[in-house]
Amino acid sequence: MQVYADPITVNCRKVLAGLDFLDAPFERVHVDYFKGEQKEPAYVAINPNASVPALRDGDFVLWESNAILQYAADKLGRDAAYPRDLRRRADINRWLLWESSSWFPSTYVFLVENCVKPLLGGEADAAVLDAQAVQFHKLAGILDARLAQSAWVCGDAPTIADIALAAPIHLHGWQKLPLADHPNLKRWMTEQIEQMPCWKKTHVGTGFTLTPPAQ
Ligand SMILES: N[C@@H](CCC(=O)N[C@@H](CS)C(=O)NCC(=O)O)C(=O)O
Repeated sequence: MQVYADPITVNCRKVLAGLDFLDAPFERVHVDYFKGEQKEPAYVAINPNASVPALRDGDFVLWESNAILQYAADKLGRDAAYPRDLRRRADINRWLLWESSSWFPSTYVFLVENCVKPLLGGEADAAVLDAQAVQFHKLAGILDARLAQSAWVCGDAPTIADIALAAPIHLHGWQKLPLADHPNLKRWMTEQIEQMPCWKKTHVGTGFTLTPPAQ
């Protein structure tokens, strides 16, 4: 499998960490996000959305980060990470859809305002952040309540849902996400997700740096 990705982006980190979590063999093809390589015709022929990531497996091309994790887990038979039991799978699929439709769009506003704009010489728009905070707290409260019931999102072991839900908040300090109001979410992110080998291997830091801090 080949993965077209820039490791600094949310959905690429999701797939790169997720494939490592699944112990999936793959080759990464670099698509430079800030150079706009995702908009070049050769790449748009692979992913017509002009966004990263995308996966190629022989003559099969797949885009949508969560679909890539589902495909890789099924192809490799990683049933613990993506259980086949009807209800457990429906539960995971629910969180994958929620991540893509609600969680990522809300948390992405914090990434754009607090990380990308200042990096490019602009300023965060406080009104935009204040307006989005209402939606963020509603969504974070839903995830926090789930994480009050179990160590991981879908039970007592990590699944691809955990990786998918963590990616949009991977720069939570720099994003200035108010996680302190959501203690179970904070515990899961800082004491569990960030301790996973797949997370450490795909480190992204403030300024979109890829070099992990010295241990
Ligand atoms: N739903 C898509 C979203 C992909 C996406 O929005 N990728 C961002 C980077 S995280 C991107 O490449 N955006 C295009 C751009 O900003 O030019 C997925 O999960 O793969």
